[in-house]
Amino acid sequence: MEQMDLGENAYEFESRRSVLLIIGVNGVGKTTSVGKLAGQMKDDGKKVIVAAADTFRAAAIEQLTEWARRANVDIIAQQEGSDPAAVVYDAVAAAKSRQADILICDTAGRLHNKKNLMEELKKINRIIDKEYPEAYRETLVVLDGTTGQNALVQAKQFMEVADITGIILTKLDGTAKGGIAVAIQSELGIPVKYIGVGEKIDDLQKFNAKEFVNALFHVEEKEEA
Ligand SMILES: Nc1nc2c(ncn2[C@@H]2O[C@H](COP(=O)(O)OP(=O)(O)OP(=O)(O)O)[C@@H](O)[C@H]2O)c(=O)[nH]1
Ligand SMILES: [Mg+2]
Repeated sequence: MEQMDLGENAYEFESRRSVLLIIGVNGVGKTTSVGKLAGQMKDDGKKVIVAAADTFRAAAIEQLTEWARRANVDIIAQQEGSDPAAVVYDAVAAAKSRQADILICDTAGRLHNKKNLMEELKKINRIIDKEYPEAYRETLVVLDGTTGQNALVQAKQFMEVADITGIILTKLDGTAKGGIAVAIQSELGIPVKYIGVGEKIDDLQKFNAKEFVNALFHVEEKEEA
């Protein structure tokens, strides 16, 4: 429980003008998590913009458009096949001119090969650093809680190209307890900041070390007197 504790500034981005970059391999729940985060922050009274920087498939842009509609936030998108870094460039310009509090960028989980994907993430990072240096940066890698050891390997690979500040561990609504998060925290020092517990907009929770550890060991939470 102590090891999984988040410390004080884990959600600093909520009170800053910030850019959230959401990365991870295909199918882990990136786009869904972008939608959920946008919904939460909008509900908190923030001005939120989402950027459709997964331009690899038309369906990805449509999917994020639908999430933006549900969350009632603006979306910046271009056509399928366009340069993801150009989408981010546009989105940063929009965030500045519309004075958005939070810009959340969805990214592709798969390109023609892994090297392309990693190069693209570097390029997106350079654009944000250059065009929006005043923004607070948060880079969250999304990992599927049902994939075990594989998730650790993925986190390591993304660490090589991005300054990862946290993890969103998804699909913990099934039987998976996400025990791999403990290994990731101890080996890589990256904290889990959110857990995904379903497919709907409200199914994203801030990480709670006590609940997480109790669930791992099947400890029933007792009502505090
Ligand atoms: N049960 C459950 N399903 C989830 C959760 N998060 C995402 N999913 C589902 O996982 C599937 C993939 O989610 P996406 O958000 O499209 O994943 P992605 O990482 O954007 O995928 P690509 O864009 O293909 O790389 C969808 O069917 C989601 O509804 C979760 O916390 N729990
Ligand atoms: Mg996606």
